Amino acid sequence: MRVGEVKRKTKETTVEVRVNLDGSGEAKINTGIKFLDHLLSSFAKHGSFDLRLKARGDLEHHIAEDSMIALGTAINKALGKKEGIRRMGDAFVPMEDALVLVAVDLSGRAYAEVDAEFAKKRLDDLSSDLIEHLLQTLAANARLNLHVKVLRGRNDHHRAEAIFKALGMAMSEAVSKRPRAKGVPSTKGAL
Ligand SMILES: [Mn+2]
Repeated sequence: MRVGEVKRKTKETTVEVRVNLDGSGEAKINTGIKFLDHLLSSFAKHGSFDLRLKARGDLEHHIAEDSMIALGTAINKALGKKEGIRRMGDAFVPMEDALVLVAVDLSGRAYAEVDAEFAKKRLDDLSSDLIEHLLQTLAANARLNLHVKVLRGRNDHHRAEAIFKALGMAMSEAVSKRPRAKGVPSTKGAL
């Protein structure tokens, strides 16, 4: 089992996270931000990751951001040396009117391109401008290359949720084992 655990405490927040990349999609998320819990549960479900995350803190922005710092760090820990994995993964995920493309490369080089805009300022109890920031933060801390493109969609909830479903699907593919591969999937010999 590839498991990563992080406990992170600052003056602003306390976050505990445990991720099992070889899980079955069981999520127990409690950040105090219901829409973020919903998005992270979707990510875990469609990635078949077991994810436990508990966060407390002062401000919505801090709690959401620090949750993603801890989650990204835990994913990076769980990946270890990345031997025998596919490394890249992608997914097109529809959710009614919304259609989203996510592609990832577990390259060890943090880089994110996120093309996602929202009509409303709030997605229930989460500020919509945080979505791009949270994806950037995840990529930086999991040290992955992430591309997110919302291709269409009128409903903000669907657009946001489809992103996290697609992220789960793409990550699930990227972390999966490649039967014929030997060692680390890089001509450099390390990632
Ligand atoms: Mn929903």
